[in-house]
Order: sequence, then C-alpha cells, then structure tokens
Amino acid sequence: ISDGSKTWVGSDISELCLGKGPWSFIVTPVNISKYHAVLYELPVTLDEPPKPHESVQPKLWDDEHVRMPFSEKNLFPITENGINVIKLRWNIIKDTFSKPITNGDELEAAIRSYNSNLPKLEALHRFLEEVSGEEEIDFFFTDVLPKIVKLALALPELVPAGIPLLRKNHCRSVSLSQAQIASLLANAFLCTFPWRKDVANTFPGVNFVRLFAAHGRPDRENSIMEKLKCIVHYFLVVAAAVPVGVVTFERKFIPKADMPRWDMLDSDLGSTKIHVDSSGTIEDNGLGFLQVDFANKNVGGGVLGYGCVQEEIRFVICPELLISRLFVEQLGDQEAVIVTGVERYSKYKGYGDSFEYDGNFIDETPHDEYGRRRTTVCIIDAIRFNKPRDQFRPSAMLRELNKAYVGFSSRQKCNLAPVATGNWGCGAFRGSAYLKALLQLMACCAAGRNLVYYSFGDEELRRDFHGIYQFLSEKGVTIKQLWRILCGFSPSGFSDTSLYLFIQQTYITQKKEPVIEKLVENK
Ligand code: AR6
Repeated sequence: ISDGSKTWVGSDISELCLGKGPWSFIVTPVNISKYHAVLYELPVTLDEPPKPHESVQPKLWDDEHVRMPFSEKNLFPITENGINVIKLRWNIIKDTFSKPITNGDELEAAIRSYNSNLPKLEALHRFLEEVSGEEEIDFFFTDVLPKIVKLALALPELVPAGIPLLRKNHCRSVSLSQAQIASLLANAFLCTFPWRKDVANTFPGVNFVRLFAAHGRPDRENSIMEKLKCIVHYFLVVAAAVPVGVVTFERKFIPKADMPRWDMLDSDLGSTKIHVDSSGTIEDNGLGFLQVDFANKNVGGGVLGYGCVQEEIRFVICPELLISRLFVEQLGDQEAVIVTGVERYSKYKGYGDSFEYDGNFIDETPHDEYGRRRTTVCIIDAIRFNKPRDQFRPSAMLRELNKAYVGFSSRQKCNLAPVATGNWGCGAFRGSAYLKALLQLMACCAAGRNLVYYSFGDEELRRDFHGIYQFLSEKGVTIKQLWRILCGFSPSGFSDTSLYLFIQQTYITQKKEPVIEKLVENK
C-alpha cells in the first residue's frame, strides 16, 4: 500500500517495545557448559574476530561431531600413474587449489578431484558462463574464487577443536564466530565436506553440489542464479572485512510430558498484545523481535536446491544460517532451533520464481553483550497439508501448537521479545492462515510473548484476525476455552471466515458453561 495510509491494526509497535525501542529485550546468555560448545575464546571484544578455541582433544572425526575435511582420517582413493593410492583428502584439496583456476571447467575439475560420483555442475557453469558478463567472470576467477579458497583453507586454524552435532531430542547449543562460519561456508562452497553414510539421511547437508548441479527445471533456473549471486556477494563482503561477531545455534527440545496442557491453560488470550500489518516483512520490519523462519524439518529446506520461498530467501540473504545444515539434525515434532547473531548481507526483490538479488545490504543491527547481532531467528517447521481438512484434526493442531511453543518459549520469563511471524505453514505447506494465526497467538500467550503478524499483503486476514482477537479479548476467552472450541470445529465446507464465525457462535452459545461447571463442582 503506497498511498501512505495506515497498514496495521492492533497495538502500536512502540507499545510492544514498552517505549524502550527494539533492542532492549532480553537475550540468552553464552555460558560454556557441556550443553553449550563455544568454539572461540571469550570474551568477545568486537575489535577483531575472536580467537578460535583450541582443544587438547580435538574432535574431528567421530559420530558425535562434524567430520572435518582436514582430519587425517579423511582419506580419498585416487589413481596416480595407473596405480591406485589412498591420499589425505585435505592434501588433494590444498594441491588442487594451489594452481590458479581460470574457468568453469577447471573449477568443476578441481571439485571433482576430491569428490567421486559428482553429477555435472550445470548450474555452476550457467552462472559462470551465461549469467555473468565478461568482466564479472574475470573478477570471479581473479578475485572472488581465490578469496573463497583462502577462507576455506584456513579451516584447520579457524576451527581446530571440531563441532558437535546437534542431535535429535537433545537441547544443545553451539556458538561460532562469524569468521569460523565464513571458513566453513567456503568449504561448503568448494564441496569439501566428506559424504557420510551414517548421517546422510538425517542431516540436511551443506556442500553446494546440489545447487551447482541443479538442472532441468527452466522455471527455477533464474532463482538459482539469483541465490548464487547472494552467496557470492556474501563471500566478497566477508573476505574484504572479516566480521567480528559471533552466532549461537540453539537446539530446543521439550518432551511431551513438559508441554503445556492446552486444554487446561487459564491465560486470557487478550493478555497478549498483537500488531497485525499487511505490509512489511519479518526480516525488514521485525527488527529485535523473535523472527520466525517458515522452515522445513531439514533446516534451510530447498535452499541448496530449487526452493525459493520464505526460508530459502532468508538463508541466502543471511548465509550464516546455512551452516546450520552442517550440524543440525532433522527436526522432530517437539523441536525448534533458535539462531542468534546472524547478519544480513543482501537486499532482494521479488519472491519465488521472481526472486532477485538486489545489491549490498548494510546491517546496522547492534550487538548484544556476547558479541552477537541482535537478530534472532526461530526455526520451526509446520506440517505440510495435502488435504486442507486434515489441519483441523486435534492431533494436527496439537502438533502445530507444541511446535510453535517450543520455538517461542524461553527459560527467561520477563522482557521477552515479541514474536515476528506471519503465514507460517500457509504457502508451500498449504495450511490456513486463519487457523495458524490463532494457533500462533495461543503459543505466544502461553510463552508470555506479544505477537507481531505480517500478513504479506492480505488485508482481509489482517481485518479478520484482528476482529477475532478483539472478540476473544473482550470476552476474556482463555487458551483452554479456545482450544476446546477449535477441537469442535468441523471442517466440512470450511472457508477461512467460517472458522472465526464458528468460534464466536460457539462461544456465545456456550457462555453459560462456566456456570454449569461451577454447579457441578459445588455438588
Ligand atoms: N515475511 C512475512 N511473510 C512472508 C515472507 C516474509 N519475508 N515471505 C513469505 N511470507 P512459505 P510454508 C508469507 O511458503 O508454507 C520452504 O521450502 C507468504 O504469504 O515459505 O511454511 C521451507 O523450506 C507465504 O505464502 O512457508 C519448507 O519446505 C507464506 O508466508 C516450506 O517452504 C508462507 O511462506 C515451508 O512452507
């Protein structure tokens, strides 16, 4: 809406920030423990990149850690002068990149020299040969690629201790410096992480092979090129001036027994303040808030493939998020990942097939006392619904409520940032925004956070969601009352507005229920 008219309803953003601005909310601390691996030396000064943490017992090649490309256990068979020999893969990588690489064929041959069974890297060629102009290609091979190689080869010095895997059903955190992440991502770009059978099915994987090899979907080719532009831009920026901050990746798991009993929660939904805006995006406007990533259980979803919707776009404009794919195992139903401190490097325009890299983004987000940008991303994956009616099954609603609650809840109890979210699970995953908005409101209320909702241009949703919220607040409806009403909704002939009408009618006809309950109790 460009005529300057107001695009939002509900509470003013400054009211949600308690008049103190967006940078005043509490952050989770960085405390080294057996549950939190901090891979750099404390304290972080922000004058220069923090020193890497060394370890007397580096963990470079076991089941519970990332297998590092430079481990001496990383061996690769090659044929030299007709004889089969086993070599240290890191030595092959160093050798390969000690010679200048001047074109796409040489780059592909280099990547092949330490990888077996690679598909042809069609998209990489297209990027280097068709999409870029002559000057840009020259710049890539003389400037960008040598910088990526340098960053990659610095890995043994930058991450000498190894990285623990964040496994399913365990609460664990890893903090890395942005410099360490840059080196890890440079390795991902050069596809140096060894393939491992034991985790191949349950970890998303970070080597860029799939993106480089993407081929055969002309409708998606453009967005792949644009994603590559974002990534290359990231490397240029971090190579020119290594960022000095740090990033925390926290895996959260709540066992079923510790989840809220939604049918028993007495909190008034009206105690949660909401701000609903039909314009703006989570990443542009949700500064300082808990920003929801509409995720896939494999974090990053199709970012290294054909995907180009909310999650994938977020991952390429903030590429530090990508490194989570190296050590975050597929998410279970009661799990979420919170990432604190990522920086944004690219502007973009368009969405999906029309997505375009739109130049450098200067991120002015301040740092917290631990050296992280005050940007927090809440990675939660919704269920994909093939049949719309399935989402109203109590088991499905319960799963989504619990998932949102894991993402939104915090051990700290006051001064929590509002959740900045929107149509979670309602694009590629085909859920109803009318239902998801309510479930997210309930999860916010249970977690003690306010809600900022970007409806992505949908003015009807903005009006209707705010309308039902006003109804719920005025009547003092509690979480448990709404939960019970939702469980009684019959989705046959479902339309978005019929859900909200049903809630209002059911509440009004049942409003004597508390009295009846009291009578029963007193008997
Ligand atoms: N800010 C606010 N709202 C947005 C934004 C944004 N930046 N971008 C999109 N929307 P979708 P899902 C709105 O389809 O359904 C990925 O592949 C817009 O209305 O990305 O949860 C993941 O990896 C859009 O239609 O999320 C998963 O595999 C809606 O949010 C899968 O998609 C939903 O965005 C998740 O699909």
